[in-house]
Amino acid sequence: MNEYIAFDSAKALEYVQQLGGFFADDAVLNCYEFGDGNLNLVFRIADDSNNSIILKQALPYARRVGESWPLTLDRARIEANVLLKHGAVCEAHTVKVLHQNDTLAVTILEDLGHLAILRGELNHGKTFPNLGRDVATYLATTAFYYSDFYLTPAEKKALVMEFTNPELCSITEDLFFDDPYRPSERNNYPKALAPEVTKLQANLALKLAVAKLKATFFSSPQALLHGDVHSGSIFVDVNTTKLIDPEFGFFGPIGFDLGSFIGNLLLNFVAQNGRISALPKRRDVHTYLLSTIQTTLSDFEQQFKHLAHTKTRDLALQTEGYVESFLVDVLQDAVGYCGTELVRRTIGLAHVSDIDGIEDDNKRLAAQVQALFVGQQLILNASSVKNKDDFSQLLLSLIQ
Ligand code: SR1
Ligand code: MG
Repeated sequence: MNEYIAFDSAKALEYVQQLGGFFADDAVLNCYEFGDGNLNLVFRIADDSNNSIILKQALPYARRVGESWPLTLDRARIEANVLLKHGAVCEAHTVKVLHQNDTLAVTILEDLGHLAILRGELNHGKTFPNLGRDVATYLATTAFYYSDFYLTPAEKKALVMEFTNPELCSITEDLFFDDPYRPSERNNYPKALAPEVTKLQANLALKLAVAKLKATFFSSPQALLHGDVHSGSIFVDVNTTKLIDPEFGFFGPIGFDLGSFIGNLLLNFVAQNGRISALPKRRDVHTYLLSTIQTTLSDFEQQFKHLAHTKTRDLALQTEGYVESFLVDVLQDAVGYCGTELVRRTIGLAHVSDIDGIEDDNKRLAAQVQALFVGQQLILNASSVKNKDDFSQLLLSLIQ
């Protein structure tokens, strides 16, 4: 197959059989498509002893929207190559790539079906003690090794070219920084939220802060990001945390990935008011989410600093105090991007099931109002956050 064709289950199976090497020659294989994401086809192929692999194929358009939203197939190359790069420095928390074909936009991945998607688990009030530490390890390690601290300038520039990802970045640029802050056909919110949205869209200070975040997203190639670290991009169980789906990867501001992850924990936090009615259980889940946010920030800082102090190759960036000052900027960016994630997931195109899945209309609306409030305040106050304790205090003042 030298030209692109979109697979159905039979073609996906035939492709894997022709490749060989994944299953015994005489294995009886079964293949079905089960993708429910916004963009791609996802097939599971298994033999009758339950050996299995995942075949992911990009479509030339966004699956959720249809052919009216064309989308580059190159995102499959980007995704597979980000996984290979991130896996090379953080194997424990990166899904394994077993095969890639850029012409067919196909990637074959290890099957993580023994784990569960974080978002669904959090929605059921489940908690994962290693989550904050593991995500911090993934973010700090991948950010450090693919930044100017570690790469030579020539390596870095070559990688920036390899991971230029204009079409997918443009989706983020529109959905995070434009649509929610002005009337847009893509926005999606209930009528009852319209007064809040009108106020938000008239808030010039907010729009100025968002413009700064967008400018930083455009022009801060600090490190090779995952680009879409939400709770649907993370597989978990009690012992394991694995990141998947970095098709939005590019060289961008480190705080974007960190802020997106924390934003998703906060979306779940506000959603739990409408999900768990028993107060003690709700308190436990809230406490867990806040402590996971704190652990993520402190472990990220500690691990990035440790790598910077022991492995920085650039002479100027070794200067005493530089990494500390760099990390304050990363934290402030993260707080701002976290706010934009809360806002865009509440009134923009792509929502989260944490909030949308709340059955009671009034409780869902209350969660939406809270997400919008917390999101806006984080964006507005990000520049006053100088350390993770400032962030904790700010957050507590907003959610109590
Ligand atoms: C049309 S894509 C919408 C969203 O889904 C992806 O996972 C990204 O978060 C994107 O913003
Ligand atoms: Mg995705």
